[in-house]
Amino acid sequence: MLTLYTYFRSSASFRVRIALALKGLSYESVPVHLLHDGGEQHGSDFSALNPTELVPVLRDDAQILAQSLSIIEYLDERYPEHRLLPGDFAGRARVRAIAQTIACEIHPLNNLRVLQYLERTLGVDSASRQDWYAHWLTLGFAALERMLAKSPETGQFCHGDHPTLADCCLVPQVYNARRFNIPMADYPTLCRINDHCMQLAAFQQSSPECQPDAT
Ligand SMILES: N[C@@H](CCC(=O)N[C@@H](CS)C(=O)NCC(=O)O)C(=O)O
Repeated sequence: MLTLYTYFRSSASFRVRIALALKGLSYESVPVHLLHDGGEQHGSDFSALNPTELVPVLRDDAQILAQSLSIIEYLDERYPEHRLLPGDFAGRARVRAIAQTIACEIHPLNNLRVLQYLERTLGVDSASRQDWYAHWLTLGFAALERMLAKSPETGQFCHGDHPTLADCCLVPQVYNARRFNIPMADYPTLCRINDHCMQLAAFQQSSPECQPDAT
């Protein structure tokens, strides 16, 4: 029995929802509201489950897993149907590099708690907060666009013609960029791959607006 602790707008949760859907795995959703009551992720119940106080968390029977990339790799090994990592080691390294460019270089700088710290502790105004978001996002997307546009290994998806871990990371980050009104014209390859992914039911049903906790 799989249980996902998730928040509809969380891009890290969105990654895992896509992976679960691509693998055809059903799961129970437990919403963790990141804003209500000062953030339910900071409550004692959730903090005991994941001391980093971040979603997502996946429970697979007695196994409790944190960190979206680690969770997706676990799912890929535990439930090997519909592989999300290529069979060759060079391919796996490329897919992980794309995924980590998003998950390690862009996302952590623009996470809720970072934006809250800028505003609440450092007194940054909302225009400067938006500049911060746009700066790190465009720096990362520009690099990603160059990585993907020039590579013969890029196909309909980030790596070839099947969705991988890299696409699980790309689509939520593009969704987030659009939510923050970032112009996307300079990233035609990212937009093309995102649009292709969004034709698949697994990506559509994992979107924030399709989640039971969407408000
Ligand atoms: N590296 C973590 C990042 C998890 C993360 O940052 N989750 C965000 C939502 S996307 C969160 O829970 N934020 C709560 C907060 O900032 O207080 C992962 O990939 O799972």
